[in-house]
Amino acid sequence: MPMNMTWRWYGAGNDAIQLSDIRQIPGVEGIVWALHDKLPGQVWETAEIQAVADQIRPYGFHMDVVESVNVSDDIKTAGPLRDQHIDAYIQTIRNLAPFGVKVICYNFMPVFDWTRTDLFHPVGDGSTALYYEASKIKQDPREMADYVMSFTEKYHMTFPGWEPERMAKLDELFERYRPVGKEDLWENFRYFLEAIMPVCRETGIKMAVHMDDPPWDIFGLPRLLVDEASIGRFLKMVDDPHNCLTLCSGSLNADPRNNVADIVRKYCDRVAFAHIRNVKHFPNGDFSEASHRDCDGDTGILDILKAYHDCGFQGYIRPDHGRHLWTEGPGTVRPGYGLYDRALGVMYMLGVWDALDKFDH
Ligand code: DNO
Repeated sequence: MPMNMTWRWYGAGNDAIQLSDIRQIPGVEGIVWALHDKLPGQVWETAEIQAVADQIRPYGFHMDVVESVNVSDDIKTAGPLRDQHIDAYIQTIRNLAPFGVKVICYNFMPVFDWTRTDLFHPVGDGSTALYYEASKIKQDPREMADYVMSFTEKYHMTFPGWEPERMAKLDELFERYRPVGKEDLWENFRYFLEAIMPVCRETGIKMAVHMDDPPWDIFGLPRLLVDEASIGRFLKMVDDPHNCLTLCSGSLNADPRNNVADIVRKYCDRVAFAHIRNVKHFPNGDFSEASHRDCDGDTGILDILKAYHDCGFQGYIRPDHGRHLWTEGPGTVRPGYGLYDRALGVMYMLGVWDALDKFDH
């Protein structure tokens, strides 16, 4: 059985891309979906899940992968609502299982999910891409948060992990994380995973943590899943086949010291979900996201795909962020999640995979 190609879709009325468009991209088997109006800590109700299933299934797609069921700040900081939110998470897992969900992608990053300073940075060929300007991240997080949130205001577009309700209380959030050092965060992570592993075993659902993006501490906030050693620590900490990875090539390789193909070879049996994204580095520590083609970035996309192929990877995979091409720009596209470059990414990955299947024995 080959890998299972998927596509992240934000839902009817929340994504300019239609399921009928996605259907025309060769090789896409499943939709990676979520209930995007849910706040961390809330239960995903069966009727709400059913409504999405009713949209996705008529197109013949599976809905095996959910990205994301977000983990609340109370769980991450061991706050007063931690156990209540864990109970809600467990109930959500139970509610997802009857729909055939196999993998939940989530993250354990403090305050911010992915962090970029420019969402539409010129690549040089007329397209734009997400960009990280290292010098901007040293200062006050408010500037960066306001910049990202301005897109929410202008275009009525919310980003997962950047809930306006949470961002409105940014100072308070930073206060809550202040006493939480790196080791405390590891401990809170372990507590969460140990609490939910029994329901994962019962339902067969794999929890697949996303790598921290970028993979280093930002604004004084600790980040955990940053390299091969920390991934090893994580897998050992809760050594259960349901405790898995969303191995995001672009997040990890934002630090050029991370050799993602080596990491794939080492932990392949625990990769439930592969995100393929290419990153181009600049000498001053800035980086830009790039097309999926190997030579357009520094991530080693060919080596990574070869590593998955050698390991007999049968998990779920998706093109991650793409550039914004042609008519795509602010207001018409979700940053990183346009139609065209991700579709090209699907074809590039399948092209490499088909060639490996055929010629690499
Ligand atoms: C970036 C995504 C991440 C991912 C979350 C999972 O575009 O890969 O934001 O969805 O970290 O919780």
